Amino acid sequence: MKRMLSGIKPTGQLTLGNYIGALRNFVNYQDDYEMYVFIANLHCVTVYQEPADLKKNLRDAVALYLAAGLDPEKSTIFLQSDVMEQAQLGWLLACNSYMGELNRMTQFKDHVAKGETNLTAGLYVYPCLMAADILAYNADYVPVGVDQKQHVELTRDIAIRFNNKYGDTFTVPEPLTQKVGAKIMSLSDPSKKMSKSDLTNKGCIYLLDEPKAAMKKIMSAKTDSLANVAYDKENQPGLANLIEIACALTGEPIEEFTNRFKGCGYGDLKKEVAADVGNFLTDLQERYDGIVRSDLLRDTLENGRQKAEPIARKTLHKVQRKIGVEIFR
Ligand code: AQP
Repeated sequence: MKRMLSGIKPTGQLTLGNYIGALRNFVNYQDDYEMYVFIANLHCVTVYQEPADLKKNLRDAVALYLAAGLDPEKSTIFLQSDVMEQAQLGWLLACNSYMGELNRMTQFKDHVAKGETNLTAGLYVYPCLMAADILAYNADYVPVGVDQKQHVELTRDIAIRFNNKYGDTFTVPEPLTQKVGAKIMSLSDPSKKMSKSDLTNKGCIYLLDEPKAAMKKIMSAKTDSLANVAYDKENQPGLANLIEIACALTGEPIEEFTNRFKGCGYGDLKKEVAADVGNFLTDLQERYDGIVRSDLLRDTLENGRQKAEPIARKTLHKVQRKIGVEIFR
């Protein structure tokens, strides 16, 4: 069975973008792949997090993984910092990466472009830790949204370079992105990705948003003045985004959905998307409520750590031997 690995960084509450672009795919893949899914808590702290908020967000993320359908019997679910080998491998990979490569990472460039000051060295170097997350487990595939594809490409480059320099060590992973929902856009500005850190709170639907409030956000989503229902990402990005959200949640093909609404007003279409989102959130949150205060969270992470740690340790030792930093191993 091929191995797959991915993670989400709970720098805030998880969003509908995280669900559609990542989480629902993890759930779909878990029957056909050996699935490793982690909570990227070390990635979170590349930007300051209020400690109490971070703790809550991490706990909620595990509960949402489970509520969304990740099954701890099928998938290995763990906390990144519980497997210390990952961070150590991250350091060794940082020593095998170039500043020129990190300078090209669009996520870092975005922070710089926004004029943010006091950017941390961790934010700059975190793609090397992400490479370690993936390579530690010799993952064949990494399901990601479009925004993270560049980091997987960097991981491939690092793996290939390391293999050439030190001999065959790492599996070179492939990114996997979906046709529908690989980049869910902000509802208030469809030229931007839906992000947890959206400060306006209007463009983003959080998985723990009150369903009625989320439905309101859909109803006030920015569309266009063409008054023509079509799936046209370039000229009607707001509408295309709503169509993708509905189709990702219900599984209806985009063409069918669009044909059903031909000749209708945008209000009718929005009402249906809002209902789909409302129903989805209501079901998800019902499951979340049953899980979040149970022992399942602790047990899941402990079992996950026990399964993940030996694999990462084996890879780390192999890398250390190859590089020559070991004496007796
Ligand atoms: N809007 C999105 N559409 C599709 N996929 C998305 N992902 C995130 N947002 C969208 C995918 O979710 C996985 C985990 O991403 P992440 O939360 O670890 O990092 P991110 O992409 O940086 O998410 P945010 O919400 O934009 O975080 P902030 O605001 O903190 O920078 C990845 O597979 C990602 O592609």
